Amino acid sequence: MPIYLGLDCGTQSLNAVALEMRGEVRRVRYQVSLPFDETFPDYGTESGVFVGKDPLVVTSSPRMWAEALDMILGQVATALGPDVSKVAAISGSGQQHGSVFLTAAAAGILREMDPTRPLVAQLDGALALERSPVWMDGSTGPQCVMITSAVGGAEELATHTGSRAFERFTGPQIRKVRETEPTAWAATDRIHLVSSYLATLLLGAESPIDAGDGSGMNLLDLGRGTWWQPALDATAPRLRSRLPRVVPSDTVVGRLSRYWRARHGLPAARVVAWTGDNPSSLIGLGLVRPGTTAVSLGTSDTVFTLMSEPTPDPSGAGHVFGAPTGDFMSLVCFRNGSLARERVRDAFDLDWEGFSQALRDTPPGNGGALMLPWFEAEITPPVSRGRPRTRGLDLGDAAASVRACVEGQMLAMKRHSAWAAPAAGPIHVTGGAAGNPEILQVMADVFEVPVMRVDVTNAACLGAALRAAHADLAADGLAADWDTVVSGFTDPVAEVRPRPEASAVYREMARRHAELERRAVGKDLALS
Ligand code: XUL
Repeated sequence: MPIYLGLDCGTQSLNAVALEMRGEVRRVRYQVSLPFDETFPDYGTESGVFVGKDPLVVTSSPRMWAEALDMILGQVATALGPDVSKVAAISGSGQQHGSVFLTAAAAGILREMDPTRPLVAQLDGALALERSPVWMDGSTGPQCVMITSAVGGAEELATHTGSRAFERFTGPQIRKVRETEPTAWAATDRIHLVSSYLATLLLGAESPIDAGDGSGMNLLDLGRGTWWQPALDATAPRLRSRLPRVVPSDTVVGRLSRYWRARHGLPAARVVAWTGDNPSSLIGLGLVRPGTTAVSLGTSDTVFTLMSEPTPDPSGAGHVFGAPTGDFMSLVCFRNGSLARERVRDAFDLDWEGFSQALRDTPPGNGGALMLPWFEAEITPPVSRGRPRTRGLDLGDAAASVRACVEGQMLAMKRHSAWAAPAAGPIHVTGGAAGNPEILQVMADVFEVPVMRVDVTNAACLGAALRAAHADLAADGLAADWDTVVSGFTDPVAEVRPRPEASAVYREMARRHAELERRAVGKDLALS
């Protein structure tokens, strides 16, 4: 039975999962996670990153990622024992937007890697920049302004690349390196994403960038799946010659190099293009049909929808990325997710059961009380000052405050993701708060669709293994549809249905919520 390996290089850890699948048999054979701070203390990262003297500057170490890759593949090989020979294909995902700058010497170094020595010990001379900018970096405001104006405005940039300019996106980051690090820039021959860099290490030769992660760069023409020349020109001269080519996400980009075979006894497995962690999560959450939506209820809440067309968010807050299925996906992020739910819970000294009870004790619509739970500055809609706004809410009333927080979150989520899902299908929900059926009931009532809970530990990592399987089967001429590939791994474990009378209340409430939000955003803008 073939084994498919998925890796995920997140912000704080490198993760791996090995799946066994043939016909009805579909199981996780092994999984492991290497948290960067604890496993590699010598690098001195905190939560996987280095925060600069200027707190807007956030980087990480491409050497550490390489060392982690070497260690995790050793652990996977040991755990699988003789079955390691059954590994048929491997793919992965990386935190999006981060960039790795390689020298002209890198190609030769990677090709000649000595399997008796650790990978990381052989990277000297291959990295043009020792510290890679990552998605948490917010230091490229000036570069965003320059790029936006050079391409003819934010709308033009979003129409082609799927997003207006964002500080963390790779294009503005590249422009900043070119402007502020002349020595590193002069030494740069190739620029990779975290995803394509790790795939390159597996191949011992350059991996292309996949269209999914490539769309987090402000450089790719999403509709065409090729680099967009005006954005390249706005970012750096002759940038095209420094970028790998772009391929569809399901491309087999080569086979595991001799290094991995000799070092860890892995077979010459197919390497499938790596993608970004969000596109990969889409598959790991079972989102394989356009029109379906996934909501991840984490510290921040994130909404993804699988879309047939790359239509950008007219408000400019959301993103469109390529999806591994060859479609497109929207990503809308709400900073005040669990962060806000926990603030309300703690303000009234509740535990999660008390939080659920508060939702059970209060009616949909909350007697007209509203909250915009912006305890911290919000991303969607953009609000610079963290301060919850309320209307008609008794701030001493614990139960009403809990309901106002959750209803405020769901109403905002529905309104700000509607551009991507005009006719919403069922919602797959994951993350810590997905275990709370009362929260899911509010979601189902507000969105007026069934909400299904998917019980997946690391959706990006699982998605990577499933992508490896999908591409491997196709390469063998056994092409399987996505529904078949994900079945058994992403099946919902619970379903909550909308209640028509509650939905009617929320339709009316949505208008008042939108009005409160419009005023609050206006005031915030006037003050900033
Ligand atoms: C998406 C984003 C993050 C990273 C981190 O735009 O910046 O979700 O991918 O994992």
